[in-house]
Amino acid sequence: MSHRHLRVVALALLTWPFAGVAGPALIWSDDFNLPVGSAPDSARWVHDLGAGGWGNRELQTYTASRENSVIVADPGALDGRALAIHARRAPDGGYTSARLKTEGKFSVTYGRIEARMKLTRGRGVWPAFWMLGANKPAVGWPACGEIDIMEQVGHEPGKLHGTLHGPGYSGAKGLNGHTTLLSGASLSDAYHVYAVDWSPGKISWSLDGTVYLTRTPADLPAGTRWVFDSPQYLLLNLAVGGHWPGSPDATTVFPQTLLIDYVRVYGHVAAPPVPN
Ligand SMILES: [Ca+2]
Repeated sequence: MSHRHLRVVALALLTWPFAGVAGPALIWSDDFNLPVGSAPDSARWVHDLGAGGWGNRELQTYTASRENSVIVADPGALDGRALAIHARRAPDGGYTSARLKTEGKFSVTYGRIEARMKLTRGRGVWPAFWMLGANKPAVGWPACGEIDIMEQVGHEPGKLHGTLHGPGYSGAKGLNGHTTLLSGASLSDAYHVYAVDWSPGKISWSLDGTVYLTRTPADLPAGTRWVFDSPQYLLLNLAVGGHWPGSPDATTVFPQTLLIDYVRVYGHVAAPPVPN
């Protein structure tokens, strides 16, 4: 190994939050490179289905149709294929879209969770890449904790939001931060890498490797607790309307598409036993 390589490895270890253990290792991923026209891999993803507003007065009905979630060819994807989530306006004036989750298939505690995605543009559309505590059925929301890695509301197409929700700091009281592309660029213009680095007592959000927000228990409102030390599962969705973005208007073009080139999770794996 050259000195240059040694230095790269040393830097990687210094920036990895689990001093003294081996890592980082890729522990879960989806490159969304099944044949064009395929459904999302059912070994990894489960569809959330239906309407009802999803707690935010959202307008869409989530389906498992290829109209709303499908592997597509995309020259902008590193491997030429991506998952497209299409939000469509239905003939009756309603909307259909898709929401995928790894609940029951995969969850993670601590690590780097990242996705390479191309977002949307238009009033009333709301893509998200986020996580929920796997203990949600037992303790409910927001006690389960929610880590929003990427949210965008389409009328602010260059603005990226990261948020933590927990008991006493949920909804509009979530711990939020944001960053904005320069020069009026839109997050729909090109792929970017959206990530959190999650370690005990610290979560940092980054866009293309540049951290724009860090939260620790010291940021919590008085009397509330940090609920980010247990497994969370992943979600990807494209909502239409709702409390935050408001409804689409006459300027909003449909279909709107969220493209996901990959999702990758780097976690800690135990160091191999030392040989005698
Ligand atoms: Ca891909």
